[in-house]
Amino acid sequence: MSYELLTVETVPGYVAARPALAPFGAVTRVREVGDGNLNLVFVAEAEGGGLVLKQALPYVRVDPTWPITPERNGIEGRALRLHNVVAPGLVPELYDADAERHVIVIEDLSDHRVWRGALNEGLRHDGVAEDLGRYVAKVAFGTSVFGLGAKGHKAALAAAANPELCEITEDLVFTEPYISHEHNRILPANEADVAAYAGDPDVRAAVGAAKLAFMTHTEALVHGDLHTGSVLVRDEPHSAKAFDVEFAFYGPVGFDVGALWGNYVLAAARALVLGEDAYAAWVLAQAAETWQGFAEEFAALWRGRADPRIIDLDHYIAKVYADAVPFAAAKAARRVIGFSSVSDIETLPEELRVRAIRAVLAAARLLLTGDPPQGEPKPLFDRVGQVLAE
Ligand code: SR1
Ligand code: MG
Repeated sequence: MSYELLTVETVPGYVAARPALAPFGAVTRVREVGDGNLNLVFVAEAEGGGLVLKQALPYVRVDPTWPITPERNGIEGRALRLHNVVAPGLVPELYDADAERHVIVIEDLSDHRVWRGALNEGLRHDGVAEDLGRYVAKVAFGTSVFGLGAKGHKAALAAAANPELCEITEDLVFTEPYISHEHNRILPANEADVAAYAGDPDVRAAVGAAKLAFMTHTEALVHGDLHTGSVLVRDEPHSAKAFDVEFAFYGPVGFDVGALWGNYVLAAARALVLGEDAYAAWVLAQAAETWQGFAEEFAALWRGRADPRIIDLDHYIAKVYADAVPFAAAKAARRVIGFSSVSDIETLPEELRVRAIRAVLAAARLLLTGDPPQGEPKPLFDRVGQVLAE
């Protein structure tokens, strides 16, 4: 390895040697907290406040035989810096970026918790879903041709390429769940469900079209992995922040909306098999909250700033919505078939897990092949709730 990995013991010296971190003073305590698929993460308490250090490993943390570029850390730092400009307060602040050791240092948000865990416990953080819609809208506008102009958009696009992490998504979300692959983990009782879903020609055609959109619609510097485990929430005072932007790339805005929607489907499936019907309804209602936050914020940014001569706001919003529906399906289905399951499903007893997975695949099939109501998420996710409950 050509760079030194941080440890709990070396973090204080590392922080002391970084000029950008001088205002924080000496580090007094360090904890390693990384539990994601890819990185080392440390929380450092310093005299001047808390810091989070995120260092990219040159391989997948949960599978060291799988190499992955540590350059993703610099890509994340640059995306986070831009997201702080266009969506301040909705992402962690960036304090430092070290291209040699592949470390970014960000705001300590230890008074927040990961939203997925809160959803698994049946907690209602009202307003978070709408905040996330506003975050997607601010990024969608501010990093796109609408906010940057034609030449600015092209320059930003050229500077933000993230081919290796995009390839992971292309494989893990859009390909592997639909073929026989060693990454797939399928319970025997779900084999027929997966075969019926992944073998359906209409499902395959819709997922193929979504994959092509993911690969070619270079609209904005989207988050790229906006699942509920990439969101931090706090009640008092209310706060929601999207983090972990290492998958950021110039892609379709509907991919971020769909990622949230797909993860609401997973959370609702969990609630329903646990008999928590009212909570499942609340979770699915968050899809409309996210959409409302997105559509209102995007329209507000659009007014007076976008070129009105040819591009139509309603047409673009409808495009984002139409993209988000199949992306939601693909993002939910990959978590119950392929690499990287989620705790919503994994922490259920096996009998309930089988039912939840079957329900998620039925919902994904509806989203991909049904005739969903256009442009309005409430009736769509009401139908998703019915299908999940069948
Ligand atoms: C090898 S990376 C596996 C997954 O972790 C991230 O959270 C992304 O969702 C990626 O697909
Ligand atoms: Mg992540």
